[in-house]
Order: sequence, then C-alpha cells, then structure tokens
Amino acid sequence: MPDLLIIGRITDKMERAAKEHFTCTPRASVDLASEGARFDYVLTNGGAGLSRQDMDALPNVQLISSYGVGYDAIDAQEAARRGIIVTHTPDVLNAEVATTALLLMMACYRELLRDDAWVRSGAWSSEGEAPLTRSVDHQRIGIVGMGRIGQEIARKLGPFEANIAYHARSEKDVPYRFEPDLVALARSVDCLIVITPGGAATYHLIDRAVLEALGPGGTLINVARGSVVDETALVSCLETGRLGWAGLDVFEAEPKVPEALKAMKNVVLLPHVGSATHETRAAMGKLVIDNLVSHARDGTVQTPVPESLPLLAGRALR
Ligand code: 8YV
Repeated sequence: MPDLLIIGRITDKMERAAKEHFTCTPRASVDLASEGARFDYVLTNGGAGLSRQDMDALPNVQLISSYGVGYDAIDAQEAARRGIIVTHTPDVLNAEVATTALLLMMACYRELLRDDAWVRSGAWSSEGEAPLTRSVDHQRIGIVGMGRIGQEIARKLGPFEANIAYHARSEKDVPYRFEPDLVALARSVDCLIVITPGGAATYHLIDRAVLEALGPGGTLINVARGSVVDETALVSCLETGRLGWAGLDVFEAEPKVPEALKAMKNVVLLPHVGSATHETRAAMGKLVIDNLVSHARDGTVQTPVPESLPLLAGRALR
C-alpha cells in the first residue's frame, strides 16, 4: 500500500477510510529528515498546510490532499514546479461558511452574547429590559471576495433584503454592485463581510483606512483568513470607537487571540469553525480521501487547485 503522511487532526471516519488504502503515519510520529523519502502522499489541512522544509524532505510525494478550501499554507506553485498535485475541498463547505458569516453578523447586530449574559446574570430581574439592538434587515452589505462562498453569503442574505455590493479582483457576472475601490465600498456599507482567499495577495487588505471608512456604525465580519485583516489596526479601531463591531472566526496567529479582543464587548469571537459541522466536515473528509484514492488508482483527482491543472492536462478529472 502507498505511504500516506497525515498532518493535523482528521475524523475517525477519515482515518478508517485512509487505512483501507494507505499505510498511514501521523506527522508527529515520524522524523521526515530521515524517513521522508518513503511517502507517496500527504493529507493535511488549510491551517497546517505543508511547510517548505517538509516539502523538501518529501521528494517522492505525488499528491497533497488538503482538508479545507483555502490552501494558502501550501505553496501550490512550488508544488506544481516539483510535479506535485494539490487538491482541496471547494463547494461542499460553501453553505456552512456562509451560515457562519450570517451567524456572526446576527450575533453582533442583535447583541446575542450581551443578552445571553443579561439572562444568566440576573440583570433581567435587577435592571429590567435589556437595551435595544440593531435590526439585521435592510442593511447595506459589502462582500469582499465574490467567489463561491461570497455568492452563497449574498444568496443567504436574500430574506434579509440586504442591499449588496462587492469588491473582488475583477467584476463577476452577479446581480450586485461591483466596487473596485475597497475604501469606497467600506464607506458605503453598514457591514463588511470578508471571504477572500488568504496569502500574500490579500495580506492586510483590510487595513486601517478600510476599517475607519467602515466607521463607528460599521460591523466587520471575517470568515476568510486572519492574515487578510490588519489585526493591530482592528484592535485599535474597536478600542477607540472608530469601528463599531467585529465578528471574527479567524485570527492572525491562531489559536492565539489578542487579549484586548477577548476583553471587548463589541466583538463576537469563534475558534475558526466556519465549516466545522458534522455534516460539512463529513463531505469535506470524503473529498479528501476520494482525491487520494482516485490518484492512487489511476492518477486522476476530483478537485485540484488551479495551480495543479497543468500537471493534469490530458488526464480526465473525475
Ligand atoms: C478548515 C477552512 O477549518 O476550508 C478552509 O479553508 O478554513 C476550514 O474549512 C481548515 O481548512 C482547517 O482544517
């Protein structure tokens, strides 16, 4: 059986499926410097990716199958140069991540955490009714990144009768207003939802100027990557009231979260759980294993990243 290196945690179901087809070794139990050459395949995830050092120690790997849609932690260009295919798990998580974005938005607008604490603390009896909140309906929403998940967020905002505009590298064939100037977009909306890929191209795309343009009445939602938002500027804008609220699923140095953010009442914080439901992780896990098994069988894969397409030219995608 081919040798599979497993980086990060996978579900029991994924492990059982992987063991039917591969000799599996967790990253923690192997010295890659001396044993790396025996591995044919790598299973990793969007957070851990594959470091350059590990890639160098794996000269015979043919495919890196990543558990997640974002693959900014894998140098897919370099992998392609070495003839290594990278696959990821697009589409199957679109609805879940979109739900997470709406969940964060609603929790910020309706002060879900404050009002939950209002009940638990007894403030309802001692102080009476909780202060009013903001309605989620009829908001002007800016979406940064109008890819598969961005479009799903827009679709799910339908019942809230949102007025949607978006910023992306290029205009898309979607029924929403395209705004090429990100600061202008932030200035024109009530809530900015970030769902663009991570990596060097989008590093600190959401900077102080964007946050200040969103302003004291504005809400920032980030379900993309922590690297897309300048976290130091975010903390300072939230602390000084230059930005109103933030709902964050991702952070610059996960799992570390700035203490200043943890102490704030105008933020809702999640531990990167955008796709983390039983149902969606099962679909993602199946795709991760299917890509590996299909490649081991006949060299085909189901969901390669765009950088890997030249390696597959002439080979059918399943
Ligand atoms: C995963 C994600 O949590 O798909 C992504 O890009 O951020 C998440 O769905 C991540 O890949 C870690 O497994």
